Amino acid sequence: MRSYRERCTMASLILGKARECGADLVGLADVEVLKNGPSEQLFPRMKDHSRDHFAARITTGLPHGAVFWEEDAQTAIVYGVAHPQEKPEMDWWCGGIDPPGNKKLAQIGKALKEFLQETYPDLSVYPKLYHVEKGGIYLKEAAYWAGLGCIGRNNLLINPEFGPRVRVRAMLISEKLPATGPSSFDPCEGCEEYCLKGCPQKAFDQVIYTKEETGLSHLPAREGDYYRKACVAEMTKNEAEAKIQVLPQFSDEPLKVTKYCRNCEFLCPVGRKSVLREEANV
Ligand code: B12
Repeated sequence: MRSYRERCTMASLILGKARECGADLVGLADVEVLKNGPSEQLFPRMKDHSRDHFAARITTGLPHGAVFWEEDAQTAIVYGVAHPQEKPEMDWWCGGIDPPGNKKLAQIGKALKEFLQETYPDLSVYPKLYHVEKGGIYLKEAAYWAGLGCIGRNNLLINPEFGPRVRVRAMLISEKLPATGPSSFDPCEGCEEYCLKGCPQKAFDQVIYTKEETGLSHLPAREGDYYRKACVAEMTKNEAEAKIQVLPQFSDEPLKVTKYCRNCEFLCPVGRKSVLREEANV
């Protein structure tokens, strides 16, 4: 059993190591607090749009949307990488090649896991996959509880430094470390909601879920008006419109480059200098 002092030292070592490995943001959340969160609770109540080609085949053996938690998992290490508008290629899918942002997250995860296993041989370490259906967790909620920002009106994690232009991953460990969140940061109060107005599919134009009907106090995009099916329609369109390009930083071969819509990220004024609407049409 580690003392409170030892666990605090361990926490600061882990946070420092994640940054050293390249994370732009990192925090710790209590696994007990993450269990059965609003995203997981909403799934059985989702309407015509809970399954689409973005929802991978279930390999956990659990119902769709349910999270698999390892029995001894106690703390989630949540880490992220900034994906600024000036570096859109970080989010591009080139053929079957993982976007550079995903690669960076994978490298951080690998290095952090190795560090943890070498430094604390008694510790169980569980890197979580991206898809909940394959054993992942709901990352925005984990990031919120780790103090990395709030879930904004655009239904995304908004980080005070980088806005929503971040990608996150998590790793669970079998030690209870002091959580680093949540924080009271909330930039959406009083904002003009540029993010919603710029959605090419008007995915935020109708209320899909209410607090009364779902019994949830946290709804998608806060007001229950994020329509996943409309968002999927845009992303499917992006796939269909993907052009064959030669991008030497990816490959010397001509490959199909998919650039998914990011208007709800790019239009958010948090963490960027200006709010020029036309800039979002990248
Ligand atoms: C499946 C998925 C998709 C699907 C469905 C999205 C959806 N929301 O249903 C599709 C393909 C459509 C999609 C689209 C996008 N996605 Co996506 N997606 C995911 C994935 C794998 C799971 C999300 C999910 O199913 N949520 C379940 C549904 C039911 O919940 P929800 O809609 O999020 O609503 C809940 C929350 O909002 C929560 N909530 C609201 N307010 C509050 C407040 C508090 C305090 C709490 C605790 C909770 C809470 O309650 C709601 C439930 O009632 C995550 C990765 C992961 N493992 O978490 C990435 C993820 C959410 N996606 C991401 C991104 C970037 C995108 C896109 C911008 C596309 C792109 N270019 O990558 C769009 C943005 C859509 C949007 N505005 O929400 C990022 C978000 C980063 C960020 N800053 O938040 C994630 C985290 C992946 C990553 N690599 O980091 N995505």
